[in-house]
Amino acid sequence: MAYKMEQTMRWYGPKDPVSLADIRQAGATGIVSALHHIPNGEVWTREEIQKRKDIIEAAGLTWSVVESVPVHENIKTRKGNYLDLIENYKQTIKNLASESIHIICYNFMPILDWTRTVLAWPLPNGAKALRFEKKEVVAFDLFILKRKNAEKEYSDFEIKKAKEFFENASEETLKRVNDNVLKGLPGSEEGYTMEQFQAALDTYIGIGHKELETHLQLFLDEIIPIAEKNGVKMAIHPDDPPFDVFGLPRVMSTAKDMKRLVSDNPSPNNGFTFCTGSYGVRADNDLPAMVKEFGNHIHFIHLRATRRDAEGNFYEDDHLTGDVPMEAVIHEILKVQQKRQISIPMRPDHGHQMLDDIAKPIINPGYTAIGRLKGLAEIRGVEAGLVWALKMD
Ligand code: DNO
Repeated sequence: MAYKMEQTMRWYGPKDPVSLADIRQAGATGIVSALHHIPNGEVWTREEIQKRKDIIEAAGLTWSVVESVPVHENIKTRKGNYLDLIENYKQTIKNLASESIHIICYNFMPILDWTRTVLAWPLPNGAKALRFEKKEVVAFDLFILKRKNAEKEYSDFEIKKAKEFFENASEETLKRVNDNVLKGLPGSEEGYTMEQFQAALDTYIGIGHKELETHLQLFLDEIIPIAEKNGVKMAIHPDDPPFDVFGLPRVMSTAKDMKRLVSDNPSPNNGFTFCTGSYGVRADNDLPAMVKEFGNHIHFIHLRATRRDAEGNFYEDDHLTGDVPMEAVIHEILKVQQKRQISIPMRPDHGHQMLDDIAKPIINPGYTAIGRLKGLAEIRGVEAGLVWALKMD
């Protein structure tokens, strides 16, 4: 029997409008979840972990991956109580392992987690997609945030487009951009007012790429030995989008960044969440080649396909279209799995809001039931077809 990907879906916990039963019907066997109610930086106790695990198992599913145990800002900046926070992080790793959860996704993006400006961008077929609109981000930066020297980071063309947008935008449009950037999208553990965001930006004065890379390395120096001892695989999620935003350094965007991570802290427990949608926003990221090169360190997979344009915008296309060569990526993943003789957990990332989900009063943007079900079905079809055609079984 060929090793195929373990099919999982993200579940935000008991308040998620998508139920565990829905996820099971979609064909997933694994759950990706986090204890979002525990404040960032605090220890996840065994009791709290067990409570969540019991709910998942009662639905006939397995809690396969934690996404995410968030890394507190003070750890990224190495300020304040960061040493205590690292100790808390270690304890959470140990507690998760004691409850048999062995894969942890996290990210090292300063202040903001994933960023989009439009959450319901209408597609020609009536479904809705997530979108990153460059001119809206530039306008926010230059005319709302008014960040010092920000104009030096943009081309004349980008500034012109942003100005046009800003001058013609309604108050409602500007509020949408502001909220989507600052309030945090599903799974981002923090939201900010404008004042809080300004203050958070100031904590990064003097922290550029080199410094943030070092802070990541020093964090891993501490936690990877604990992960090794407890049989836990740490899986860093790439930057989304994979470039600097609002002058904040981002250090997990390219194959070069991946190479640095594994050479700075060499350990099989130090690895990646391979997110095709995030890495795929950059034309210089060769996704199948990255799976081939870092296959031994890929512990978790997010599959989705972004489509970019020449102006720096992108939106989330159907899972098998967009700029991500999905069939080639899955082919490489299959080869890695046969070599390592394991099934790597994979979740179909972000789906369109479509069919009955369009009328639902509450949805988590990107995390609707039907769009992800469609993505999962397409992905598993590609995988099954490849296994058959390549006689892997
Ligand atoms: C967005 C997600 C991210 C991801 C974190 C991982 O949909 O992929 O929020 O969970 O960056 O730490």
